Amino acid sequence: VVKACIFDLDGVLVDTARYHYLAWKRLAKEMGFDFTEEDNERLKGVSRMRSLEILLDIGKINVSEKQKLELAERKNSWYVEYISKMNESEILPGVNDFLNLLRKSDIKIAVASASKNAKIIIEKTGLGKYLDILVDGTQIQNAKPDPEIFLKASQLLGVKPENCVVFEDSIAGIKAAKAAGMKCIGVGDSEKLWMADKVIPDFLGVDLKVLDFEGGV
Ligand code: B16
Ligand code: MG
Repeated sequence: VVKACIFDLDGVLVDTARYHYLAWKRLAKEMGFDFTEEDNERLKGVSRMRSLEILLDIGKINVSEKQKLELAERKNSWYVEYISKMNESEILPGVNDFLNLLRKSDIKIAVASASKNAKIIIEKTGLGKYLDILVDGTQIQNAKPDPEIFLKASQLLGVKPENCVVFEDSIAGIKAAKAAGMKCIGVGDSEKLWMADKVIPDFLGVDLKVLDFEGGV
């Protein structure tokens, strides 16, 4: 039986990838190279420092560890500026309805996001009212695909991993959920997310039946 749903944030409940993209693109431009939307796909679900390393690799740029920290900080200050202007309208289609269905059932709700800025996003979009707990990038040591973030969520919820279902839009996140011993529903393109137990394109029209798995949970 499913006792808790754990949601990734960026790409599942909201589309902050757009703002990450604008901020990374601005940083690349300052360093004199272009960063495309296709390049940005590689950063989804990946930690901030790892994202920077991928960006520097694309621009074929070498910098010291100290400069890396400064660059990551600069990108983050722009990103925070963008997300500070977010509001409820940026919750992805169908999400509010599905979270309301869960609230009316006995199923607990958590967000597990690699982002160190998850709190601001949740506050600005009003998603906080649905949540029992939040685990974000400030509370973990090991980024997805390590299962740490989901195991921490299960522990804080007081629900065993086998009774948790994770909703994820990234391959790293799906691997993390499977490694935690949880069922995983991919949100997005089924060709890309085939590793998940099932895939939905988005939350439009999704009801509690999505939590039925053949052979049980
Ligand atoms: P920050 P998620 C992830 O959020 C994003 O998908 C990823 O692109 C980003 O680099 C990471 O958070 C860290 O974000 O720089 O705000 O700490 O998908 O795990 O909700
Ligand atoms: Mg994500």
